[in-house]
Amino acid sequence: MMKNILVTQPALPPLDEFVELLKDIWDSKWLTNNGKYHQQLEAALAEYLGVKYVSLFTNGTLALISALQVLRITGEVITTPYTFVATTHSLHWNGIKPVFVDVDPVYGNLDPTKIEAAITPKTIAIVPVHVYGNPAEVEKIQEIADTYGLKVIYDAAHAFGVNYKGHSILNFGDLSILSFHATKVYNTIEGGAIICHDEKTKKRIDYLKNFGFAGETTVIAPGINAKMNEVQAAYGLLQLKYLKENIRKRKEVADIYDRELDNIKGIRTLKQHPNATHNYPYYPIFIDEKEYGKTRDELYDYLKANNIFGRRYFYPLVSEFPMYKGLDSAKPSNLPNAHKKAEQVICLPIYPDLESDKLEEIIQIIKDFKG
Ligand code: T4K
Repeated sequence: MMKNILVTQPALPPLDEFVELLKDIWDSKWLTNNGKYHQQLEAALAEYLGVKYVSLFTNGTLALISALQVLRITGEVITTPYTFVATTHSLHWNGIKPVFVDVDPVYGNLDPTKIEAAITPKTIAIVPVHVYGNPAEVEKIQEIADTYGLKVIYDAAHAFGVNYKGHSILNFGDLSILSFHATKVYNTIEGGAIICHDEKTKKRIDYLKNFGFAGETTVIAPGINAKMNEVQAAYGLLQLKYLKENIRKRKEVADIYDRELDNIKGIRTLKQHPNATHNYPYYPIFIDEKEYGKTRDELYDYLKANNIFGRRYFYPLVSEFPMYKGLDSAKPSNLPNAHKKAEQVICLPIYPDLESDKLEEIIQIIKDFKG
């Protein structure tokens, strides 16, 4: 019996390298509030990602909550139900009403052809997600935003380092947010960022994440405390050194899954967007129970019985949770593609150090279990 294989396992930098940086932090006695490592990591990430400005945060959720404050978003926001709860909760925490729009059947991203019908006089912004790292339809979304005078904030929690048509996907929209949680392709244990495109906005973001302070005695807005500390920023600098190699290893895992699973009847793998680079954050498969001969949950439970702990990201749909279910836009008839995906999905284990014998075992179990 093999030991538990979880959906992910964080990649960690070499401990001795981290200890060296910790010694430096100990000596400096500077632990947080825009310290040296915080500044270095913002600059290093801006360069790596090919974006103008990065503001580090304690996590992706606070980055998103703050991004909505940066642009003073109120009223209604159009968004996707096929995401992690944090996307929608961030709207809720700002007193904003989420308006759910269905996703496209291929990638699971917000369907731009359905956005206009959801716009009302109260609509202020669109918050799409680049789900599983596949880019949302950025050009079409921008066209709609321009026509109706809406802001666009991308939840790019899954899209670290993704390029679209040769440029960072993070350069689209007014703002993008990233998550550097332990389960992400690039992690700072907990962490996140807002990406913006001009210096004035960067300043405003940095004020807001530090209680609104714009000087020792000047507070320009009711800000929050969402600053990344020096220990995590130093760890983040080390993580960057190993990132390319980690993504390469993730690709190897994904390629083997693709090769072995694509031809099993009733199992659909996620197509990768042809105009984008990929970072392999998740490996979702979608089970058609008629063709596979077993339901998604039967396969999910069978994998678990064999110590393989996939996850059903994103089931249940956010629109099904009690705090959102009563909304008109949450009706299942409004969100057929999202419901189908939520009912069919299992994210299989993928991480840089997933051993090949374990990978083979996962694949064999999926093949053998087919009805
Ligand atoms: N927007 C989107 C689209 C997101 O996906 C997320 C986060 C956010 C916004 C918010 O960003 P953050 O505020 O989190 O920065 C996990 C993550 O906690 C969450 O960050 C992530 N999305 C979401 C998709 O997955 P859970 O509840 O599934 O986590 P948990 O604790 O069950 O862990 C998942 C698996 O990873 C388990 O099998 C255990 C393993 N694991 C986990 C941790 C924390 C490890 O092996 N080591 C670890 O340190 O939410």
